Amino acid sequence: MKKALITGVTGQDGSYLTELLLSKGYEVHGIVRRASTMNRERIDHIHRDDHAKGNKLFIHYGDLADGEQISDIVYNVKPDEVYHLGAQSHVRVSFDIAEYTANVTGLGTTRILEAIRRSKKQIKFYQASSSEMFGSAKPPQSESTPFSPRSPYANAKVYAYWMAKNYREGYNLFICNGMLFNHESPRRGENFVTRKITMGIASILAGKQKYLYMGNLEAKRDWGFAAEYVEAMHKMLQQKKPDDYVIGTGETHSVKEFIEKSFAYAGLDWKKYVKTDPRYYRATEVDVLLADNRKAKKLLKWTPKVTFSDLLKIMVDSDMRKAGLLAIGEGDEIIKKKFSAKWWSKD
Ligand code: NAP
Ligand code: G4F
Repeated sequence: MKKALITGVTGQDGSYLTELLLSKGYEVHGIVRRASTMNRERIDHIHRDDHAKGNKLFIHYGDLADGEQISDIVYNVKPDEVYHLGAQSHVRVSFDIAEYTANVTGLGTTRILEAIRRSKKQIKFYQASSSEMFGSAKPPQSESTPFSPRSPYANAKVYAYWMAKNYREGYNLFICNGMLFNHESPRRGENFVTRKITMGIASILAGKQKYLYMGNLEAKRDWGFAAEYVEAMHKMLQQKKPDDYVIGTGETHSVKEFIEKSFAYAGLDWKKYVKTDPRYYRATEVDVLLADNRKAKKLLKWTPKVTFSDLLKIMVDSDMRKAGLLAIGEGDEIIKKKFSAKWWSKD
């Protein structure tokens, strides 16, 4: 039985990856940071109790700012694979808490890489790199596009990317950088743009909110479905050689388009409800992200199935259901049709 350690197990990707690895027979260990509330909503349906019969998901308290504890967990768990997903992952917020972001998102990677190097074990490592690293680079962006970061978050990720590469070359470790473009789902954090829109729609329909206040509507992103992206992470660590891969759909759409189409799917005219508020603008914006995903298609045999319009339907349906409304249902049909062997639950 393979053993995996996941940092950021309570996040969007961590929760899907946990379900994927459990479905493949792994024993999974996850690092959770202590909070005054139980911050485990996304994994509650998988994990109730370490002692439960047949349980294969084990939780460890740790923080990416605390290298000693991270080392201790790596030493005691002795994983075959580490998926390093933990991060302060919000770009807009990184302008407010730049130093903290550098510490957790940047140095956090060094702390875990050091723990692996010192363990002297052959532990495969996945670094959650980001398309934000490309920043203002001309689209489409591929593995050979030079980075041009535009936020404290992106700078921290660029640092972590190079540390991962340096440890691969310097210590002959099996390390992969997955440069993932934006990926979303019903489990997406509530203050990222797609989820903010789909939750806003449900809230407007439920009569709880009149307007939706947004930032820059012109920015374009390459949006895919998170469940498919964690499959790519796993594939990277199963290759013969470690390498870096761009993961995205190869299509780009504006925030305005996401709003227009999501509101229309829910039967609403977005112009009546959407207003802008400069508080959501960034000091420096990333205008267009668009993945050149040819390498992943060819070498990982990874091709995304969920399209832009599928994604927004899946998310609107889920948020309508969560708001106690009847889902329109096309999103549910898309999941049924496209994923005959569905390995995740709950959404
Ligand atoms: P997410 O939902 O924000 O999850 C981040 C995870 O990191 C959460 O489990 C969070 O714990 C944990 N975390 C934050 N600070 C921590 C700390 N100091 N110590 C330990 N754990 C900490 O992010 P995601 O969307 O799943 O993304 C996963 C990773 O991929 C992140 O590194 C992100 O930067 C990167 N990425 C994401 C995308 C995307 O479009 N989603 C694209 C490219 C790269 P709490 O639950 O306690 O907050
Ligand atoms: O959803 P977002 O906050 O995601 P962003 O900044 O692209 O970052 C996400 O994707 C990265 C991969 O490229 C990850 F590395 C990162 O961890 C995160 O998951 O914003 C998307 C776009 C931006 O251009 C933003 O300016 O939407 C624009 N936007 C417009 N109004 C808004 C809003 N973003 C947010 N969060 N909230 C708004 O009201």
